[in-house]
Amino acid sequence: MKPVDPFKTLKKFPDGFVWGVATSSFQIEGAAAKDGKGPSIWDTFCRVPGAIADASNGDVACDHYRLWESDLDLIADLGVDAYRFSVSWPRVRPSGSGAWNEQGLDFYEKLVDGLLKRGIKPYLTLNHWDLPDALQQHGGWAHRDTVHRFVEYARGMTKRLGDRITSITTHNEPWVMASLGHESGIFAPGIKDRATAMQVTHHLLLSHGLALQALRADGVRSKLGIVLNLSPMHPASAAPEDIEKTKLEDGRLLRWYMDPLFNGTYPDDVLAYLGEDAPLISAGDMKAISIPMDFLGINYYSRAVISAAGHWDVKKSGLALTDMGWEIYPEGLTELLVRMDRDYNVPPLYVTENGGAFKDRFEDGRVHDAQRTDYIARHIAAVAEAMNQGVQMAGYMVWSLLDNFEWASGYEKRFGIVHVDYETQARTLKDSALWYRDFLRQQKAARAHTSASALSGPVTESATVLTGV
Ligand code: IFM
Repeated sequence: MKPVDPFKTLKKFPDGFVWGVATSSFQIEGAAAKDGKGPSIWDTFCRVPGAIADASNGDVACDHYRLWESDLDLIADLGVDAYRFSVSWPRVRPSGSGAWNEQGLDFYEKLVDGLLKRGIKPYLTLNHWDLPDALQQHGGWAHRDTVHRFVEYARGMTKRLGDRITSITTHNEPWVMASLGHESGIFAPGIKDRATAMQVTHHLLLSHGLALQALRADGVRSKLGIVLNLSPMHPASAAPEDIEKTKLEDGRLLRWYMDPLFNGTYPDDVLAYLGEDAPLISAGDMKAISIPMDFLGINYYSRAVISAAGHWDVKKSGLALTDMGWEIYPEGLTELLVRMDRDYNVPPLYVTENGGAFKDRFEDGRVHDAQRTDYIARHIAAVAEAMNQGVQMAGYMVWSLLDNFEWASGYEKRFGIVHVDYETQARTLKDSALWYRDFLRQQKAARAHTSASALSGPVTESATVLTGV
């Protein structure tokens, strides 16, 4: 794989390429019990002693439920095309079934209208992990009934908002919900059982497929898809056991989701490895799961290095690390996108999340987060490189708009391009946000230049528009 030089390979991206920023409900909204919202599994999990590094919770978070209007102004000021956000299921249907909560629905209706008023496309995610706790009491995602509750939820939301939403993602990162939530148990709901985790993966995928089927039957016109967290897997050495283990881990993270979604089968090697822990599958499930999608979202942060001996010490590679301890490896994004395109019959791809946690310093009203800017610029260049190699990309979204509740890490890790002072809730654009805004302005100027010259003659090779950090 060629090394990526962000300042040489970045060209004008095509017209229609969608630039965005992303957040999720539990991580920013707060108002955990306000206006009729029910508890989610994350509200409950945060109360488990030792579950969250700084013993925090999502009760207030970024107070976005109250500050949504000024947050939308901030998003508009960045000049993005799209805002990717998620709906809190227990805010709109507190028990996950039964009565809907009008105040919760109103909130998202105002949010969507506020985006449209500002010329920003709403990219809505239905499930970014905050399952109603009431459903967990009945088995949660491990129970097949939850699949049907999710389909009802999807239909209810689109009935209310469907005609105004550009794009609907069913689930964000099913691997995280299944594996971290039900196998290692470090995320909500904190279950540690592999067979349960595998059943959860199947129910998440099935609910995705059945929801798409139902929304299409309802005539919903939004683009429909799912978002996966994926990483290329590299063996720690050329030893056959490292290579073998890498193939299996690739199966567990990537092929376990991509194969059923695109081929209607789970990978044989992973099924054999799981043995009795493999999920129960009913007739018709795989056909439902592999219903064609309008887009696929990929969340990319780093690669994974796999050693048969067990845990790989990331410091060994000598690459710079983010504050999460993840290697900074933009080439992995190009590698991943090219592979998706080569191995599967994928619809247009989005990078729906990409960004880095760094130890930011707030000084004299500024945050000089050069590492984050560099991270984002290099990953955008990696997307450009994938496009140069023929991959059809639809957009790129920075994770995250705001510093926010980083799950089991609490508020200790900051991913935002906008700094949040959790005492005062003041927002400050970090240097990375200013850079992203400038970059988007340059992209728009280049688009305008291209369409003006298209009127008078052939479009020339697009200009390199990214200037140095
Ligand atoms: O904060 C998370 C997000 O909720 C899902 N994708 C990864 C991000 C960073 O860990």
